[in-house]
Amino acid sequence: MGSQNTPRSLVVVTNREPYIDEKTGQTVRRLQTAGGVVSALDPLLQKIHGAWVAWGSGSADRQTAPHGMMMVPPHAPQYELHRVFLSPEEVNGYYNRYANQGLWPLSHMLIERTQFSREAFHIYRAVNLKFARRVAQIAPEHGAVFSHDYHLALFARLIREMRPDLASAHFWHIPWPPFAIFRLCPQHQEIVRGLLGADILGFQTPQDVDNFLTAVERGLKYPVSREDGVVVVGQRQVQVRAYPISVDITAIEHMVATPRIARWSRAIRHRAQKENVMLGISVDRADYTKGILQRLAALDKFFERYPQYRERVSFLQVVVPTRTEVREYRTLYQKVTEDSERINLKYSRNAWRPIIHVRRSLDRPRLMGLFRAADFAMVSSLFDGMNLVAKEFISAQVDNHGVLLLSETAGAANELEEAFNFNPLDAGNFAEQLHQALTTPLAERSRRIRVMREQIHRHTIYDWMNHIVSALEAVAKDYASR
Ligand code: ADQ
Repeated sequence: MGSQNTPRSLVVVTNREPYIDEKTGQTVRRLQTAGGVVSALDPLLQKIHGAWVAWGSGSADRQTAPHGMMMVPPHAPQYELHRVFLSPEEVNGYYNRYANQGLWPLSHMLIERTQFSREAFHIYRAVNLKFARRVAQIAPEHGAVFSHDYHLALFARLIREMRPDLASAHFWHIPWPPFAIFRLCPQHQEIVRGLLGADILGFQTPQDVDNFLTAVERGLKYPVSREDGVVVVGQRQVQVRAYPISVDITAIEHMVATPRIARWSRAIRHRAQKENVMLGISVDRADYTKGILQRLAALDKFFERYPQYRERVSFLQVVVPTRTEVREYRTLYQKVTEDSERINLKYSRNAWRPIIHVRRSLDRPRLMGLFRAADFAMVSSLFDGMNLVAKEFISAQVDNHGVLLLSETAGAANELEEAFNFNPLDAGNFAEQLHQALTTPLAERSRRIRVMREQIHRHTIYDWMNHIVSALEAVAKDYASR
């Protein structure tokens, strides 16, 4: 931030809003939604007084912004938050069905979980149009728009039709699958055409870029230049690039160094040391892409194959239920609970339990404190665009003592090469890698953590944002000078 490329105006468009108002009884609470994208873009918008357009999904959102607009942040208003209100039918068709039961599983290559319907697509399109109309009304002339993710795949094209003066970037947070899989989406051409409405299209990894370019070539037969990452759409050129997302490592380091969190972290370590137990951790939304059941199967195998770890390793599994309107998500959460109980019944001895299951969202400082204290973390995604938990764990490991076990199919594995990798579907390999990680001498563990910490310092969430926003600003300037 603060470079000569800081934009003069910017409209950010996301499904999830940065500030949400929730009602409990008569009380309304305004919460800032946690997450890397919000924590990077919110300060930028505050500085340049931009605007954010998102679905107003909080139970008190209509009450606090009856006309759909309010100034945020609450105590020192700096920019406009525009809430798009959706009916229950719209939420169901756009969010639950087309996005979460269609594009989400397909992009993660889980074909059997994927369901598409024309009816849901029509609603999805209508909601994308609603977002575009709102942006068209509020964006200043020759401004820039930064839209996000699989909820808004048609947005960039729709806004271009309405406001060709606007420069736009779209970032796809999840994997882009190979064409053989993506073509199973009945609207695959419309989705790709929708995204190509942007001037800049960002993905997490070079593999995702490659897969997307193949979908353009094979699905639409548009000319593609792979060397420059450019797609030619009529008179326009679309830049398609990998911009791997990251975390605010400095903020995490400060967080875990505050006296309160440092104390909490030390207390956890002391307790584990007193009980002579190594502490492992995982933190996920209860989503089938995160490989939670596969990780439990691997832990079962680990305690079976290496009985010396019984009473010596405890695994803290933090899982927060998510998307509970979708049946498969509810069933998954139930199965996670059952499997954890089964493993605990099988191995528990005296006061020791192998799995400590925590079912809630932890506040961020404490979560980072846990990461600091833990001896190891396990990220077991089957597929994952990036996986920020992996980067957060490394960032919080300021004492450089822990190890990261990271699925080789998570986007983060491209960058975090010093992690212990495993195949999430191979419980035996997973268990072996855990054993290997835990027997690695401290000096080697520290070396690996340090290398990864340096890597994250070199590429933070602000670098991610600055790369995209400066590229966008260059396009906006070009549009304005025509
Ligand atoms: P997600 O699928 O949500 O994100 P991830 O990248 O791991 O996955 O981000 C989850 C965030 O929520 C992390 O910051 C984590 O700390 C937090 N979180 C999860 N469970 C929590 C809990 N129980 N308590 C507190 N905090 C919790 C999507 C893509 C990813 C991509 C991101 C960003 O699926 O691949 O990395 O967007 O682009």
